[in-house]
Amino acid sequence: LQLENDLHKALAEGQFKLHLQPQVNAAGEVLGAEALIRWLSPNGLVSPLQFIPLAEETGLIVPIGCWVIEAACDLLLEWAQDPRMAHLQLAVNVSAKQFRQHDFIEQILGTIISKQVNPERLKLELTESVVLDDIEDTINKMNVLKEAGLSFSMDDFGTGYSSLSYLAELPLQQLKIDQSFVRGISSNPINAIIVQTVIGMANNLDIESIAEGVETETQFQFLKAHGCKLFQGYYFGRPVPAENFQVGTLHPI
Ligand code: G
Ligand code: G
Ligand code: MN
Ligand code: NA
Repeated sequence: LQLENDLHKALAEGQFKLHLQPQVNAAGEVLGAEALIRWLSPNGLVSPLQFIPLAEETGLIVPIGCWVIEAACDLLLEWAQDPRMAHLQLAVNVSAKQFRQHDFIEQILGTIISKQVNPERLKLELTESVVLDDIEDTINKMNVLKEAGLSFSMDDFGTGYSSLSYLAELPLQQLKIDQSFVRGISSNPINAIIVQTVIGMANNLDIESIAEGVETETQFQFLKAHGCKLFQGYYFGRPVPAENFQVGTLHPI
């Protein structure tokens, strides 16, 4: 309960912050970032792993999610003024409770329109559990937002109860290979085969493949050799405060 009160206070007092982790292409060029929320509490930096689950349980994830969308749009507005940043895409994580709100679409489009953000710069990351929670509603909402110019990434792909059949039905632009598979590339032959197969499937479906949790040169080379298009992980950069986010080419080859 203390934590719940603290989270209310954090929202009211502006203690949340976005950190950004770069997403690069095979040449190491930064093409975008994933926004990851951080809580600068009076006792220090708190990881989302420590408060997102409670926020989900209590429903606080809804106003927190609204804050994330607004903060992401504010960043995109800043970037639009800077020729070095104007082309970047920003991905935000959306939780199930947030996505299922009856006014989710109005909230996002309202923010985008009132701030005059280019919707093509904003990507929404959904997990398999969000999608499968109500597949009809998911497809309807995704279609409306896609029409408006937003794009979607399937986060943590392969870790949930995924059914390959829905991949064909969802208006997805990107598939994010979960870091657990990436981690096992060198040590576990089955993981390597899964990663190869998922990249191939995404490419054949014309869905952009992105690997997360890329930590080593070996992982990067393997993924690149098998046709993965984008890369995210400590090898290229850790999540950093938005004001420290760097563009350009990371680990050039
Ligand atoms: O670095 P990392 O600790 O940021 O994130 C931990 C977990 O918290 C990840 O599963 C990530 O998806 C989730 N997360 C980070 N930021 C957000 C956010 O803005 N909204 C939601 N719903 N989850 C987030
Ligand atoms: O669940 P989601 O994929 O949205 O969250 C991404 C999480 O992965 C965040 O907690 C982020 O800090 C973390 N992360 C990003 N890159 C790496 C990496 O290379 N290694 C590890 N161990 N974690 C990473
Ligand atoms: Mn994510
Ligand atoms: Na993920």
